[in-house]
Amino acid sequence: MSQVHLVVPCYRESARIGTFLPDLCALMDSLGGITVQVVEDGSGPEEQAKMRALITRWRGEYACLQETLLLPENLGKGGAIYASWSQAAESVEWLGFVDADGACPASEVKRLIQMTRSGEHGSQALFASRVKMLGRDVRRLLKRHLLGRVYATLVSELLNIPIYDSQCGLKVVSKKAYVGIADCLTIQGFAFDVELLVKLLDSHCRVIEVPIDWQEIPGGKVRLVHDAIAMAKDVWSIRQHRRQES
Ligand SMILES: Nc1nc2c(ncn2[C@@H]2O[C@H](COP(=O)(O)OP(=O)(O)O)[C@@H](O)[C@H]2O)c(=O)[nH]1
Ligand SMILES: [Mg+2]
Repeated sequence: MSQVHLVVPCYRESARIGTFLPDLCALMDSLGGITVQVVEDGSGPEEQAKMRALITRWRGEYACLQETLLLPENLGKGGAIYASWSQAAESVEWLGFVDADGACPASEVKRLIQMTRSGEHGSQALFASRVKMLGRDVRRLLKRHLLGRVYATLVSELLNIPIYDSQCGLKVVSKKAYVGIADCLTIQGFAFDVELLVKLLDSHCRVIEVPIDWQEIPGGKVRLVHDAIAMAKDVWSIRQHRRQES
């Protein structure tokens, strides 16, 4: 059974994490061979103390839950995830992350991990994808859905990659593939997954999207206009770098 290291990036999440993390850890313990680590970067001493207290309590109940990685400075979602991935134990074969709010339910995390373990997909990365389609249950606010579709289409067209949803908060990547590109990853903010995707594909890794069930949870940290502009700039710079390299 392959070992999986799963990161839960957290920025001021002590109020939201209580409904999701225990569910996640209980399921991951039942699967076995999984470590879960919360990475908390620069949320301030009060918030970090709250998070530390919660995690200490849950660590007594769930074997998979590791000590929280507390970073003094805010790195951004991508930076926080990479900080933990790069410290994963030697035995780990798959690295993953899932958002702290439970928008991707723990059962979908389990399904993705089981897919990585079955190996049937023959890929080095599985990206969850919010596809509104028959047979799946995807509930998003209309404005977020629309903005998300515009952004995803921009990513796909500008980078010439047939991706439907680059931003979903659940992804699993083979550690070998990650280690091969880690030095080239420069984006630490919300567009980090786009760069991750590009570098994986450009190093000839196979990446597949897996449609999942997903439900908008109130209290998200992404600022629709401000962060969307920053992310669009990042996508443009990824495109320019890629052109210079080819
Ligand atoms: N560690 C860390 N996590 C972050 C940062 N920004 C966002 N996150 C986490 O990234 C995940 C997705 O953010 P969320 O607010 O749910 O995004 P939204 O639902 O798209 O608005 C959550 O688990 C956040 O706590 C950050 O700067 N550092
Ligand atoms: Mg969210």
